[in-house]
Amino acid sequence: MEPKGETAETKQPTLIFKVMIIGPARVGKTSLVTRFVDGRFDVDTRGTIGVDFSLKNISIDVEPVSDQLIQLQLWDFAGEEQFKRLLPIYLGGTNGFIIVYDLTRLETFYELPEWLKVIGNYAFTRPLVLLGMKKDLIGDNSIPDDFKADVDAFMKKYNIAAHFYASAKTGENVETTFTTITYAILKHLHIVSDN
Ligand SMILES: Nc1nc2c(ncn2[C@@H]2O[C@H](COP(=O)(O)OP(=O)(O)OP(=O)(O)O)[C@@H](O)[C@H]2O)c(=O)[nH]1
Ligand SMILES: [Mg+2]
Repeated sequence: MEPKGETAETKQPTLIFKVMIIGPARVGKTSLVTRFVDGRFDVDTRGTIGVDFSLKNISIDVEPVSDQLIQLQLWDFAGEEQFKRLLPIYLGGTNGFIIVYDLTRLETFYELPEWLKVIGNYAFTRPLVLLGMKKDLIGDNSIPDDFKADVDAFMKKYNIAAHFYASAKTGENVETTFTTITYAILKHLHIVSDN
């Protein structure tokens, strides 16, 4: 299931998936999307106002879709509290979610249930991928065991498909995150088989 970006320009996408990126303010949602779509990292970013929208075509090397182009419609939602109540308006048609917290501020992880509450029933009926961002800023062993236990419990409770530590600065696990949510959506829609 490697992404094959090079062939993307010539073919037309045959599958279109809407993926919402949500989580508290300043955790790195926009930076994640900018790294994935534009291959760039900005040290200074402005907080997203409402929602930003971008497109990226990928391929997933799994049958029967390996020769198909998949268009990801990425909806990067603002983390500022004032926008949270607008989120339900944008949920229609969402196929999957990337839920983001900040590894340098683990308290942002504990805000995620509030976000899942806002997406309501979607949280239990769409694939979710959990992402700890800013991996480049933390040491390899700096995540406490009790935090890892809390993440495990959270993943079970919300049936999270995968959890990664990622960095928009180095690009670590950025493509993997989008490949994984796409693959989870393909399985959820029974386009690819579960095993
Ligand atoms: N070192 C490092 N900095 C990051 C990373 N991701 C984001 N940042 C920085 O964190 C700050 C906030 O990033 P944004 O991508 O704007 O965060 P956001 O989640 O989109 O914030 P809102 O739009 O307000 O919800 C910026 O200064 C980024 O440069 C990362 O992986 N590593
Ligand atoms: Mg943003």
